Amino acid sequence: EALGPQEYTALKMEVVQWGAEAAPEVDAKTQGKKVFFIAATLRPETMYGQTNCYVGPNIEYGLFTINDKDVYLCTERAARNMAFQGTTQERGKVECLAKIKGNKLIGTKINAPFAHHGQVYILPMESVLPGKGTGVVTSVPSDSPDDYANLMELRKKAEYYKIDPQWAALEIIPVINTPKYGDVTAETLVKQLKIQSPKDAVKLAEAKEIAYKEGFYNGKMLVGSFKGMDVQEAKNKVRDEMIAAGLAFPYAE
Ligand code: A2H
Repeated sequence: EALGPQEYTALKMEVVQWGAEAAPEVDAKTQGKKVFFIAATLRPETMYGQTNCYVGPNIEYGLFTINDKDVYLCTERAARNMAFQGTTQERGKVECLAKIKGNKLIGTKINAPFAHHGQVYILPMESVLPGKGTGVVTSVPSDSPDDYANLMELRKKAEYYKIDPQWAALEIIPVINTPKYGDVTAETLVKQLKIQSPKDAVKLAEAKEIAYKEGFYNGKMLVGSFKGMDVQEAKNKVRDEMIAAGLAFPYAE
């Protein structure tokens, strides 16, 4: 755990089509508005490789009015924090249009800013923590061992998790090369450490630590505006590009 405030990049992932269980609860209440899932990330430079986006199936989410046009979907805790960080039109004010449990959001199709796969689906991940970030985690299986292990689990047991296999079928995209682990660092590490499932918490923590350090200190960008550049240098440049394009904003806690 970090000691100071954690600086996230909050990614705006616009809803393209609500899943079958979400539509009856939220569609009418958000007519004429743009709704965005807000995903908090520490690795903005990896967003080219998004293949899906995770919510906690048992977490309660809210749809919060941000201004006249925009509605953000995240935990209430995160919406309150945002209201004091200049995100909302009126400081400190959040209006909740609807509440909805994570499992009902599964299968919703959203835009994935900067990603090779322009649109991705909402899928469940048990390890999403309600008290961290926004409770929405965009998935980059090439560079996040957690994301990779969970995606493999969903692919193996689609029926058990009640998902359409197509929602978890988007191809993994190489984003960063590391000298030790190649073009898909997380996938390589999960295989090397013989991680079998998202429940292998100890090994996953190890893989996460290695992937994070290796990517940050030795990684080079394989794609995007800063292709060929060291990750250390590209990270904030990609972040700035996303913010300038109106596709992300800073979020701290
Ligand atoms: B990261 P820290 Cl490619 N519950 O983004 C569980 N995990 C969460 C979360 C929550 N409520 N909110 C955010 N996260 C994830 C990308 C990424 C991330 C890559 C590699 C590593 C990585 C794509 N997923 O994180 O505990 C988000 O996933 C490894 C640390 O605040 C976010 O960045 O340090 C990161 O964990 C924040 O974790």
